[in-house]
Amino acid sequence: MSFESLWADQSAIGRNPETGGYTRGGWTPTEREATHWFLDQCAARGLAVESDGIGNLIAWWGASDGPGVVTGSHLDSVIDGGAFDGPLGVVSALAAIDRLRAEGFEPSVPLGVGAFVEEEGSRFGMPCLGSRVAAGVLSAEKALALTDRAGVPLALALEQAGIDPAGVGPSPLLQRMGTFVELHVEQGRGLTAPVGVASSIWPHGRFRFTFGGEANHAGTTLMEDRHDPMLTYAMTALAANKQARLAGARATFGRISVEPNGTNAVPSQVTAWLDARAADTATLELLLAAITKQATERAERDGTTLEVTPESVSPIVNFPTGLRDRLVGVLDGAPVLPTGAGHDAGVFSDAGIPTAMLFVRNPTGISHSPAEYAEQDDCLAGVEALAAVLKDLAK
Ligand code: HGY
Ligand code: MN
Ligand code: MN
Repeated sequence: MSFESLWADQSAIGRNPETGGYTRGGWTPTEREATHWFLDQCAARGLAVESDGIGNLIAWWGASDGPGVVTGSHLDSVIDGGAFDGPLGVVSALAAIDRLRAEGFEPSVPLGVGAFVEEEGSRFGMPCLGSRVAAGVLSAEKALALTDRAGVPLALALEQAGIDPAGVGPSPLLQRMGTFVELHVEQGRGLTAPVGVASSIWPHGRFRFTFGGEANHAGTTLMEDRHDPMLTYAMTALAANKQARLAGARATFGRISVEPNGTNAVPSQVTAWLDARAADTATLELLLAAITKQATERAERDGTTLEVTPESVSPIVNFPTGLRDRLVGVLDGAPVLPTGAGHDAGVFSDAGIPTAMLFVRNPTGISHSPAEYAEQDDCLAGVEALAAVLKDLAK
């Protein structure tokens, strides 16, 4: 099948016709529909699918059970996200295999296409949940303690997806990942050529800020008598924005929950999640410290309380330069650039698997948005580049 028809075949799954955005939370019906689409495509190609205890999949071309070259990405999405973040890597991998087969290529080692679950962490709050558990950097116990926003525990979500939670843990799939190459839509404005190669992933983390205050009447409580956590949060959001600008870093409060969330009551509590990222670990740590200091000082002024809880921290990933440069060579020269976006490739690289990433140009750089977009010609260039890289690695 051509890339175009593969892409069209899956592009309605989980799409909201009003916004044009995609919502495919881990193990939810839309993400399962995308996963079943992937499994059908693997079956149509005679690929032997292996899965692990949390639902990660690798579909193999090539009989032996030894280590091989794996490509692929994720099928889940952020809430109301774009079409390309994740699926582009999976669809391009299938199209690349079709292309290699059409030219009569026979891999000398197994070639696998992976689909890793809950990479965005948009349902259970832990980014790269599937790959972290698979790599053993997140224990089964910690993973199974996670619940989604409706209070559904991970074990129940797995059972509803037909997966036995007893199998959650380090994955045998990784024993067969000799090399991993992930193709992904670029999510910034740094790539001006159709295809680029990743140098590194910025360190980043998610921190839960819990502001405690005093519920009170919106109409009868004097302003000076209030202990309003919304005010402390608001000042913290402004401080985060300023500190990130000063540090050339990134700080985002994209998610907030207010208790009791009434229109005519001063809140008793505000919980806000900070996504913080920087080019290096020291800058990230200084950024978080500066934000936390200002939030604490403001809380003292407001008579509110503050608790900061790290929910996930991802260290910097520097992809192995030898493999990176080998891809640049195969592509006869391609731009090399860092990314501020996290990826399963980062988890696998940290786990010691030789890993590389290919980026496909995103003309606007917009991502985690229905407006995320990549030109078809650039997507086709991505498939061609991935096929060339896989051929070089598996010849
Ligand atoms: O949030 C990220 O960096 C990635 O899109 N999971
Ligand atoms: Mn993403
Ligand atoms: Mn992604």
